[in-house]
Formats: sequence, structure tokens, C-alpha cells
Amino acid sequence: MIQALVRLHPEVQRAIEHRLPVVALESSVLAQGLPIPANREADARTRGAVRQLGAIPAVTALVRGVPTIGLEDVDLERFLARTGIAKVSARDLPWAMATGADGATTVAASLALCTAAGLPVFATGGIGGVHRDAPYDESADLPELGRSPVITVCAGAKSILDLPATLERLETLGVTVIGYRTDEFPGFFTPRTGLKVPAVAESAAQIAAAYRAARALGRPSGVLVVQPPPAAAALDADLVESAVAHALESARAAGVRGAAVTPFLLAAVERETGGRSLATNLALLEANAGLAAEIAVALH
Ligand code: PSU
Ligand code: MN
Repeated sequence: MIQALVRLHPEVQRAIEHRLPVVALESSVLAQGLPIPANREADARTRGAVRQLGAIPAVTALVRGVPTIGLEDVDLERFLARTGIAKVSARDLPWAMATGADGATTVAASLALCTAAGLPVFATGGIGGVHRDAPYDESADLPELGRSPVITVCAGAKSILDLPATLERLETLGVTVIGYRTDEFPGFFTPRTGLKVPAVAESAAQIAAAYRAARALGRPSGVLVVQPPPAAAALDADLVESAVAHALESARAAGVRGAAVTPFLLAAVERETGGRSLATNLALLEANAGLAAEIAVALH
């Protein structure tokens, strides 16, 4: 039997009823993007940051085929253990529901669940985008950002991607991109990419105002908020570039394709940077979750 509605954790349900701020978080970063035990640390730090800044955290996933926002502890443990957890992007949702699969939701699939449940604020590390040297590999994150009325907070798109092309595609898709206290589109591991963002916000209230404007106009899309990784954890652009070049070479040699590309490249970059990219990833996930909570509070 397919359950049509999104299952909400009781705490999330209560928060919505009482109009308290909620921040949705993705689960693909826990089950595919980060290794064990860093994924557990990421989960604790992101949820902790959301609570500290006054909102309720809610991890999105497919739990035995049921679209879920706010995982029960026992389910979360299965996702952190990673075995038998599929990576679920937007296209994968119906089949995963029909077959009762456990699925970790990417940005694209998380946005679909947020839209179905009417949740306006979502945080992640970095969005997917246009891949380098792969003309037709573009993450489903981009079109879903264009049709989901959700504020997504991230540190830009991952450095493994073609960032200028990703920013162009965001414009084509009508996604409002706002730099939070930065005029540059960050490169996930690195703060600077030389790519300018079209708008700079100094406060969470300004972002909330832009979101309300999009809703007032009946736009289908949301707002993409980008902030650089925390300075103390950011990596040098040259180090990242050479790590990415090596990672892309190994991906080519291994013939990696499709959904496996992003997890493969992230793991390769981690090896190439001697594990330093992992610390960056954790720090920016926490910072993004915190900013998302501030925005969720400002929306209320
Ligand atoms: N950022 C990370 N680790 C990840 C991802 C992003 O640091 O694992 C995931 C997100 O869930 C994102 C997905 O939506 O990678 C993009 O995958 P693809 O390129 O296959 O769409
Ligand atoms: Mn892809």
C-alpha cells in the first residue's frame, strides 16, 4: 500500500500546528555523502545548530517507502549505518515508495517532500549542479529548486562541478540566488570562486522578505541562499582545484556514471586533501543549518 501523505514526526507535527519554525535537513549527505562516523557527527551538529537557534530540526527521508519528515531515532540509526539505503533523487521517489524502500533523499527529493508538506526552510551542505566534462549530467537539484517554494540554505555548489554553468542554469530556471553577507557564489570547500551573486542579504529578515515576495507573486520557485564555509574550516582554492582534478581523473578511469558520480568525487576529494575536506564539510553543514534556523525564525 502506498501512503500518499508525508509522515511527520510528532514533534514536527506539533511545531507546524503551533506555527513554530522548522528546518528540514537532507539525508543523502548522511547515507552517501559522508563516511561513518563523520555522518553521525554531521547529524548531531546540524540538528544541534537548528535547535540552538530556536527551530525544530527535521531530517527528510523515505522510511520503508513512506515519505517522512523528522526521523524516529531507530530509523535514523539505519540511515547512519548506511547499508541498504538507496540514494533517492526526485525521479526515484515514486518507485522507492511503490517498493517500500529505505531511501536517503538528495536536495531534489528533499525539496519535493518539503513542498508536499508545506515546509518553507531547508538546509544542506552544497547543492548538486552541472558536472564538468559530462555534457548531460546535471543534478535534478537544479530543476527542483526552480519548482519548489522553499528557501534552501547551502555553501554554493560543490567544487567538483562546473560552477559558472551551474549559476547560469539557476538563472534560467528562475531561482532567486541570494548571498548571505557575501557577493560571491561560494565553492563549497572554498569561499571564493570569482562568480558574483545577483543579490546580497545582510540579515535573515531580508531573506524572509524575498521569500514572501516570491510567494505573493505566485512564483513556483523558492530562494537559494548561499554563504561561504566558515573561515576557520575553509580550504585553499588551489588545494581544492588540484584535488578535484585528480578526483575527476579517477572517476574517468573507473568509468563512474550517473548517481554514483557525486559520492565518488566527494570521497576522492577527501582522500586527496588528506581528510581536510571532511572537516570543512562538517563545519559548513552546521553553519548552514544555523542560518536556516535564523531564517525560519525570521519567517515567523
Ligand atoms: N553535498 C555533500 N554531500 C552530498 C551531497 C551534497 O557534501 O552527499 C548530495 C546532496 O544530497 C545532493 C546530491 O543533492 O549530493 C547531488 O547528487 P547528484 O549530483 O547525483 O544529483
Ligand atoms: Mn547526475
